[in-house]
Amino acid sequence: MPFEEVKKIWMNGRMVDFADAKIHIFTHALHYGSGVFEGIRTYVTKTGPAVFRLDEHLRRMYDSCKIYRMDVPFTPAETKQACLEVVQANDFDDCYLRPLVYRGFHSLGVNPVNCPVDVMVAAWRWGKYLGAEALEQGVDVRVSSWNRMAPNTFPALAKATANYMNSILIRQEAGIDGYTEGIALDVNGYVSEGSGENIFLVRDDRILTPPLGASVLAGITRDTIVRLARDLGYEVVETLIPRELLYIADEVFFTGTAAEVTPVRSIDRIKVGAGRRGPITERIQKEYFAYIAGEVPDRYNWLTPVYAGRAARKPALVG
Ligand code: PPE
Repeated sequence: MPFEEVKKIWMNGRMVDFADAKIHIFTHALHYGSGVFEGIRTYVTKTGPAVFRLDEHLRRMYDSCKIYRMDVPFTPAETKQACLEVVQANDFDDCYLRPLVYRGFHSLGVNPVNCPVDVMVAAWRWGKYLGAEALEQGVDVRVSSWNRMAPNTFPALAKATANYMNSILIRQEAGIDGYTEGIALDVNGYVSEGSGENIFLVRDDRILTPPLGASVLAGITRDTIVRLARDLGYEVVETLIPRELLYIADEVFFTGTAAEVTPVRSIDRIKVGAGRRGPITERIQKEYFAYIAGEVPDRYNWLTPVYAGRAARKPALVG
């Protein structure tokens, strides 16, 4: 599906129209992948739209910048405000937010030090990442022939645009071979993650997920699920996962901002458990959806209202 036009995009402190949200072809990030970004969801709650774990996403973005020695010309508070204003300016309730920090236009050549650090925040409506049926039916996936990057090549904890060339290899290969998604192993052969999701396994009522050292992104949803699952009384263990454990797991599911909690029903054409969403996955999914919809008390302060203090009514569009 082609991109559906949105009204406003925030670029370096200014709200610009969709048609004017352009950059120069010599932008450093376009040539060398020198950008970092976030993906954040805004959900409809009873008290108005709220951004899920906005502070944690922005913290990760500033961490990514630190790893790549990028000095962001806006404070986290300013970027946070920009995120809220983009949702407001587009009159969105339920949407996906995409802040991006990138090396801009000055000169080409690998060394980016003279290139400005530019910031933009966009929002759009994004439906179900792995298909509408996926949340209930589960998805069919393969183990990718591509590995996740080695730890001393691309830092996995930085959500850098360049990392997504690896994700593209994984995702494209899966699609061409008739799978919805791929699971990448790390360079040591242990389970790492999907092209855009963290992964969890259930075996004998214990929930397992690869540790940060297995070249995974420190997913915000991953952290959310670890906490919610523990609150439900499940044992959650971060541990190295050999590939074959995928095939004999009772349940497997993906987590991510875009993918939310998506069950995996087969891996390499081998049924996972009964070949459909398992009971623990379903329970955790329910808990997650109840939390993001504000149907349970926000005990961790994870929801930031888009219209603080004016929850019941959307203000008129300004500018
Ligand atoms: N691993 C990868 C490689 C990844 O890209 C994501 C998010 C995750 C794990 C889960 O992280 P979190 O969203 O913090 O729980 N992928 C984002 C981008 C997807 C895209 O296609 O673009 C997302 O889910 O927003």
